[in-house]
Amino acid sequence: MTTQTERSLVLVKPDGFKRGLSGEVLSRIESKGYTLVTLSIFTPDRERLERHYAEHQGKPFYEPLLDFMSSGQVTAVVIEGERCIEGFRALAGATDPSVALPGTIRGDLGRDWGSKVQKNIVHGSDSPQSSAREIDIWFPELV
Ligand code: DAT
Ligand code: MG
Repeated sequence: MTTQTERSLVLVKPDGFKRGLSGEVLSRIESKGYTLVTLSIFTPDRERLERHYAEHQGKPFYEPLLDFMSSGQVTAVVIEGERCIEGFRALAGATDPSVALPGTIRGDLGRDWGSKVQKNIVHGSDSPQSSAREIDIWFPELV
C-alpha cells in the first residue's frame, strides 16, 4: 500500500503562544518525523477566523471561540508527511483538554480554565478537504 504525502494546517493558539509553547509543539511535530513547510506568527483577524471556523457558526461557543482566537498572536504552521493529518490529530489529543490523554499536547499542556470556549493549545486540520481549505485561508501563497 502506498500513501500520498499530506499537508496539514497547525495553529498554536493564543493560549499556547502566550505560554511560550510554540517551540514545544514544533518539537513534538519534528520529533514525530513530520517536516515544517512554512511558519508565520501574527494575530489573526475576525474575517480569517470566520472563514476558518465556518462549520461552527451558530454554536454556543462560536463567538467566544472567535474572541479567544483573535485575542493574541498565533503560530501558524504547515506541516508535511505521510498521514500527517491524522498523525497530528493523534499528537494533539481530544478537543477537551481535561480528558485528552496524557502524552498528547492537549493532555500534557492543557486544562480547563472555566471559560465558554475550550482553550486547548493547538488546532490541526481534520481531513484532506479541511487541510486544503485551511491552507488556502492561512497561506494562500502556498496553494
Ligand atoms: P478540534 O479543535 O478538536 O477540531 P472542533 O473543531 O470541534 O475541535 O472545535 C473547534 C474549537 O472550538 C475547539 O478546539 C475548542 C472549541 N470547542 C469545541 N467544542 C466545544 C465545546 N463543546 N465547548 C467549548 N468549546 C468548544
Ligand atoms: Mg476542528
